[in-house]
Amino acid sequence: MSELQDIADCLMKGKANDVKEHVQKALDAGTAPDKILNEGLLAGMSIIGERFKKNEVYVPEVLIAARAMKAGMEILQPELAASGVEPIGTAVIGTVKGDLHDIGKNLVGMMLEGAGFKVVDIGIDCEPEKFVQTAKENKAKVVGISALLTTTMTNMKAVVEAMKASDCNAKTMIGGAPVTQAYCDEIGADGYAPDAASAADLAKSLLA
Ligand code: B1M
Repeated sequence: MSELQDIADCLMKGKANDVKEHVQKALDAGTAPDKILNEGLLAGMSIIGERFKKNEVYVPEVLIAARAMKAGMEILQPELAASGVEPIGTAVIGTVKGDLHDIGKNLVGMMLEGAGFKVVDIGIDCEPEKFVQTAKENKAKVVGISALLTTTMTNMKAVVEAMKASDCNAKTMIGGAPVTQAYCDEIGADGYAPDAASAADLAKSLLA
């Protein structure tokens, strides 16, 4: 079995130390860092995302896979930077004003990283201006807005409106348990995703 396949397999099993070891071995064997990223780490994370969508794996498996991905990235990141490989774009994510839930938002962040984005997480209870300001500062291509309460999801509209009123042209995407495609259409966000894996797919499609 190839080293790249080993990386993907160990990542899917959440074996962080083994992922690190195989990434190092692949580098030592002269494999290009972007090949290790795309055909090892991201390939494994993408399979986890698909399985998560189909309810074949659950939140804990995704979290340990994401931790293994981070471990592999620690070894790979300096090599990627040295070889000039850039993230596919920057995504800003946060939970809306008044809302303290962040478990789903964190998962979305991990899947976005797994899809090749640089993620700037602005946390919970975020004012619309914080989304806009951070998106501008980081030249973000996507702004992800999360809400878990029926009482706070209405604050998503203010974020979408603030983004539209600004000179920042990042796309907006929304999600969270009470959120629907109909609500997305109503407030004029660029996209809605029902789960973290779909959010990564959506963010990539919004770049096109
Ligand atoms: Co809260 N809570 N909570 N809570 N809480 C819910 C959401 C609730 C449904 C529980 C219930 O009553 N059955 C209910 C909301 C009811 C409603 O509005 N309809 C509720 C309530 C009422 C409250 C409080 C008001 C309770 C109180 O104080 N009286 C309070 C509000 C605090 C506040 O925010 N201002 C409150 C507080 C809390 C805790 C702090 C204790 C804790 C949060 C801890 C934390 O997040 N660090 C908490 C928790 C844990 C929950 C439940 C149990 C679990 C939420 C969760 O993390 N799910 C929840 C009940 C439930 O959902 N079963 C509940 C796991 C997570 C992976 O799923 O977040 O849905 P989820 O994310 C998914 C998708 O939604 C999607 O992808 C994720 C992964 O697939 N997604 C996105 C999420 N964001 C996305 C963004 C995207 C795309 C997809 O694009 C940007």
